[in-house]
Amino acid sequence: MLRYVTTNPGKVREALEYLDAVEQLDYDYTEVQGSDLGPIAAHGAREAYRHAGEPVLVDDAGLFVDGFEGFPGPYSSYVEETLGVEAVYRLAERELDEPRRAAFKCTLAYCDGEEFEASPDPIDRDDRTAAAAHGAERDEEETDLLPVKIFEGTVRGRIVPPRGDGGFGYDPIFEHDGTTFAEMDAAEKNAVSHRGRALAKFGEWFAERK
Ligand code: ITT
Ligand code: NA
Repeated sequence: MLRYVTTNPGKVREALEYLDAVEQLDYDYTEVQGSDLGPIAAHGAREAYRHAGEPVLVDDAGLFVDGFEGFPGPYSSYVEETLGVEAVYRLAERELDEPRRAAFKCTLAYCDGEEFEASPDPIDRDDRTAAAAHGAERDEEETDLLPVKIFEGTVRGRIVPPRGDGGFGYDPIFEHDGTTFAEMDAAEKNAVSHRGRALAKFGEWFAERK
């Protein structure tokens, strides 16, 4: 059974729309410091696999505000807990001119203890390049490091005053095509979101692997 490694039930709800045979593993892996989600997720996947002994998928995400050079980015979770989502909106409103562009990014990292076969599939090639950029392939040469496969998704939008009751985290202040993510249901959000895009890539690849 594939385990979706997260402490966040909102992520699980969205993942269940893509993956039927998946179960949440409520495991708080060590989040290494860095400016990129890839190494954080890759490190987390190895740690979670060693902990669970079953195939794991780690989901590391964040909100990257253009005018703040990507802040809060990999610190999104910490900033939500400390400042809060509304404060991020107020900061953007005070400091930045409209349209206050931002992106949500999601990095999924899969580990099942096995090697991955090379594939001519273009999606796969992109992910290999991404993995290499994140040091996942370099890490494989070190004997104690398990292979990890990376899938990424990004969606662009803008920071707006909070609207909507759905979703979680920064969804109320992130508007895409005139609608905030908190105004969408899980299926609508998945159809355009960072997580939906990453999950779609993963789902396609995982169906072949099984
Ligand atoms: P896990 O690490 O246990 O998975 P987390 O909520 O801490 O749970 P992250 O480390 O990926 O997740 O932190 C991402 C932060 O960005 C966190 O504050 C989330 O609420 C927020 N976030 C992630 N995905 C989001 C989404 O789709 N919509 C809104 N906010 C999101
Ligand atoms: Na986290």
